[in-house]
Amino acid sequence: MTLSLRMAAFGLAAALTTASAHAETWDMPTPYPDSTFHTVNIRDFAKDVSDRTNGALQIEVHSAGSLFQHPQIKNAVRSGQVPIGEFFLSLISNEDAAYGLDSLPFLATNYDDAKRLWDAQKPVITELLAKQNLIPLFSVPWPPQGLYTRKEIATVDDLKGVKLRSYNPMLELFASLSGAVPVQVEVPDIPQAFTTGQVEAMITSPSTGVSSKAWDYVTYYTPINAWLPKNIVVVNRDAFRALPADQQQAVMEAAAAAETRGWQMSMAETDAQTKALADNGMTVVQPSDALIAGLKEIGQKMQQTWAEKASPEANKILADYEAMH
Ligand code: PCA
Repeated sequence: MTLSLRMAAFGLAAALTTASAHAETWDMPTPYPDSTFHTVNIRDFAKDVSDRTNGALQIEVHSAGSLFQHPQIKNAVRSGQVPIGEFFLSLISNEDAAYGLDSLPFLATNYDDAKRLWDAQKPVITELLAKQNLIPLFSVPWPPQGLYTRKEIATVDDLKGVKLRSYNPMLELFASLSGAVPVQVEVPDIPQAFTTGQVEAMITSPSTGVSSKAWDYVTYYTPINAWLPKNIVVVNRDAFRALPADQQQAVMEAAAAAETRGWQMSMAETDAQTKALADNGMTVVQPSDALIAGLKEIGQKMQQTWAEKASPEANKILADYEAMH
C-alpha cells in the first residue's frame, strides 16, 4: 500500500469510528402487528429519521407488544426505559377525559371531523403529556370502527349478554350500556380470546379485523362507523433534548411527514380492508336505522357522562370542536 492510500484508509477508519461513536439506536415499542398500516408507517418513519440524520439516529421498532406490552408502553417512555413508543391514545382516558374524545360514539365519524377533533385536542393533550415528561410526535386514526358478530345484529337488544371485546374504558362503558359484557383483550390476543370463548364479538376497524383474521371466528361485519380512535407516538423529553439540534429537527420533520402519510394510509384502508373481509367470506351488512338510533342514544349518554368527568380544558376541546362546524 502506498503511503497516500494508507493515509486515506486510516482517514476512512477514523471517520467511521467517529460516526459510530455518535450513532444512537432508539428502541421503540409498539402494540400492533407488522402487517398493520400503523406499524408500516412507523417503520417508514424510522427509515426517514435515519435518512435525515445520515444514519446517526436509528430507531428499532419492536412491534406487537414484543418489548413492552401495550398497557406498559406509555410509562416505559415516561420513565425513560425506552426513548420513544406508540400507544392507543384513548387507552389512557381514565387519566384524563381529554384522551378519550376520539372514542365517543358518533362525535366524529369521518376523516374531516376526526381531523378537526385532533386539531382541537392537540394543544390540551400536548400540555397533559408535558407533565409526564412526554412530547407527542404524531397521531394517526384507525378507520371507522365496525361491529363483528356471529349473528346478525338488527337492534341494540341483540347485543344483550354478548361477550364483547373491549380495548379502552370508553368501549367498556359502551358495551355495558348496550347490555353486552365487556372483556379487555389486546390485539395480539384476539384469536385466542375467540377460540377459548372469552369473547364472541368485537368492535374494531376493518384493518384489525383483517390482521386478526376475523372470518375464522365471526360471520357478520356491520360498519356502524361510530368513531375513529387514534394511535399516538410520543418521545421522552429528556431523550429528545439530548439529541443535537439538527437531529431534533429531523425527528420533528419525519414526524410531520408520518402524520400526513398515516392519515392517507388510514383512508385508503377503509374500503380496501372492508373488501378483504368480504373476500374472505364475511357477510358485510349495512346497519339498520333502528340499530343506529339505539347506538346514538348510548352515545349521547356517554357524552353526558364524559362531560361531567372532564376538566374545563377537556370540555373546552369539545366546545372548540363543535364551533369548527
Ligand atoms: N384497532 C385497535 C384499536 C382500534 C382498531 O381499529 C384494536 O382493535 O385494539
